Amino acid sequence: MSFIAPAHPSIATFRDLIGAPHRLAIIGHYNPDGDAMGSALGMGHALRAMGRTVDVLMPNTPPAFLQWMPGYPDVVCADRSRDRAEQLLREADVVLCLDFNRVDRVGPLAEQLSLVRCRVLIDHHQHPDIDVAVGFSDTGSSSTSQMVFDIIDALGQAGRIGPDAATCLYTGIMTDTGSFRFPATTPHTHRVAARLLEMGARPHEIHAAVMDENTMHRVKLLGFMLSERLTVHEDLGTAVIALSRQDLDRHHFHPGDTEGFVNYGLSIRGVRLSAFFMERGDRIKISLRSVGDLPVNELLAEHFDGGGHINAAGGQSLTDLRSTIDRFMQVLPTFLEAHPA
Ligand SMILES: [Mn+2]
Repeated sequence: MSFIAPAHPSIATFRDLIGAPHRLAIIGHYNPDGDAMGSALGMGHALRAMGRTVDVLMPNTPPAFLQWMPGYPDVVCADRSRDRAEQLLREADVVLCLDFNRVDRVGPLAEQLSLVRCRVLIDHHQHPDIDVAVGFSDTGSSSTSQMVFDIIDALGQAGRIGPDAATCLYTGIMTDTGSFRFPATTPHTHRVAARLLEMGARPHEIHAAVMDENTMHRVKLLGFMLSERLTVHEDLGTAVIALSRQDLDRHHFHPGDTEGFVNYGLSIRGVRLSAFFMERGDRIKISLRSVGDLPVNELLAEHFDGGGHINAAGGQSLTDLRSTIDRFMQVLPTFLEAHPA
């Protein structure tokens, strides 16, 4: 059981912070996902319903499948409005940091965020490493969006969550739980989801907006990946997927197109680790997914400048695709032996 009760020591401090006439800003992480967007926008809607003025900003633009979310048109994305984003951080008295726990996760805004007087952390990732005035860190929570609901509820303000906030928070929970199937999905997660439905979230519309708005190019890239770029190492229980720059160009790649691709590896019988490699800019982006007690965040932290959750983590490499995969295959057996199934 994991939730933030009204007696949580940070609730009173947080209530005082948002009760005072401070300028508030909310920021999510670089390459915002459904939970970063959902928690930031959901908190934004709720705070506005409490009579507060608040700006929501992101280090860069979210993928198209999240741009339908209520409140998105007002989000300040630093890749398009860098000066405005920095100005909002400079002028804010309190900045809520949602769905990340290290200043460098906001990329180009890291320096400005480090200068902010008062930061509030609301996050569910492991190993927080950020100076904050108020911190809510709950690695047992399915999502930051679920934590935002819990915090608003603990403040006695759940009545302020209208259809827009409910829609955003539901989106964050749904995407971070893989549609309510990852292990962090608890009875409490479903209770929160049920209350969000009562508050106006419409699951069928949210699922359709997130899942059923693919471009034809993305679906064809998925087909190509599955038939041509997926290798299963049965002896290691590992699936490896690799997409080169040429592969992506050929399929008119847009950011967000490969979201969720890594999970297809895990759907294969006998696979307990799925690895996804993609050539992006001057580096190789790495996503790992696992089942059971296989801490892929540790593997990435040790070898590939990364981290995340036990079963879902990201990293990178500055060499080419071939050598990155070679290196991964080199360190893999030792890692698997240290964590037998
Ligand atoms: Mn999250």
